[in-house]
Amino acid sequence: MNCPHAAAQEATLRGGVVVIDPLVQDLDGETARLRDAGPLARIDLLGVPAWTITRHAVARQLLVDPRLVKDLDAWGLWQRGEVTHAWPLIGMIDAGRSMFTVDGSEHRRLRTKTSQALTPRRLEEIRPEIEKFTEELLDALAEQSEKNKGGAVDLKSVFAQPLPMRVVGMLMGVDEAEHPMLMKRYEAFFSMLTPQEERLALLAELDVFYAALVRERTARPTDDLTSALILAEEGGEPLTEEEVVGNLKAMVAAGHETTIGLILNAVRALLSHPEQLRKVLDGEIPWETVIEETLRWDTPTTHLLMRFATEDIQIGDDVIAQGEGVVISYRAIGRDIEQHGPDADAFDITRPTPIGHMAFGHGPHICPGAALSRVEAGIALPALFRRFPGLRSAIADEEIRKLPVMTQNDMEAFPVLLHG
Ligand code: STR
Repeated sequence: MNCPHAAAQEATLRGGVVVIDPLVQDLDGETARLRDAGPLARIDLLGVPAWTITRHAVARQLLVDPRLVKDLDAWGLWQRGEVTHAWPLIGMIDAGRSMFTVDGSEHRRLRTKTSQALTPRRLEEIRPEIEKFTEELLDALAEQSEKNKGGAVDLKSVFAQPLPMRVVGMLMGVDEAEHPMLMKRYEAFFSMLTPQEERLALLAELDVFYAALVRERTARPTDDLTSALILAEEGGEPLTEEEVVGNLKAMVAAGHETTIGLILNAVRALLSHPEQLRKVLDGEIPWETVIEETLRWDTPTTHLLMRFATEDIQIGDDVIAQGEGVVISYRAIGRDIEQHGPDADAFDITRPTPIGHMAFGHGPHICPGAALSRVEAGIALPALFRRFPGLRSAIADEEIRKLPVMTQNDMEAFPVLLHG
């Protein structure tokens, strides 16, 4: 397995192993194959073997199991040098010391301030700013459409992509002038078409950028979360520069990429299910339900990499051996028939609520930005349809292209017509 990802990849089932397609050519087919492969499935990630969890109940149990850890050094393939920085997905795991990569009491120390800054109550304070960003970007959509004489505009690049970046940028104190640079770099980071040397180079550039921001805030703190992360806890151990940088980049990457998917996938689901859109626009079904059903049915995170077994873990007839890697396949979990019923593959906002999905994870690492993403989508979606009630897709649903990204569920572009 010297150059494991060199072999041509296709979404296939090979000897009981589901090969995850880096080009995402058939996400629904792949999801079904994973589900059929059992609660614990063997997968191939660009030549690297791992287990994945495909069932809600098993994920609930394993995500609170202390025998599974985030520490890359616990991975046998990494210890033996069989996985190296040449593997295109290593950046999803080797992301620096932060709340994303550490467990136990150190994890609490790294995470507390961030989760406290993102409670629903604290988020009410920034709601007016999110509403303002939304209105500005709706203006930009209208302008773009006028320029095209009423023709198609890209809902992604003009609206769904810049909005989360502005929100997380405001929270963390990243200057607006840097947003295009960051969006471009993260797009290249996630894309499997980016050569690995380029991905490693851009990650190094991002580290330089974030370290400069942290030093700037250390010298002159403001009221942003980056400054709050730098300041010592009363009586507690302050975060190191590396830890602040790690948290900052995790927040920016997570806060922006996942929310793009949530907004776009919700709009897509509604436009391709007009009878359900009607019910929402008539006020019969709340926007919150649209958001929760989208999180389940077309979740922004396809697979989450990775945790490692510090001991053998028995799951049914299978054993995750010490040192093996475990992925959580949130897409398959959202389509779990045992959890969501035989119609799990249908988008249906009339299904009994609450929709018990797990799109934000579970246990100590549960998404600290969950409430923020719900607030963002809860503002963006109704505002979009209020401004453009005749909104429709400019292309057939099956022509919408997914990005060649293995871990996130995002589209290349979403051409729409603003006025029916
Ligand atoms: C991207 C690269 C980086 O510099 C830091 C991180 C840490 C947080 C990660 C992020 C990554 C990728 C997307 C993640 C995010 C946490 C939540 C988000 C995995 C590796 C999700 O997609 C759920």
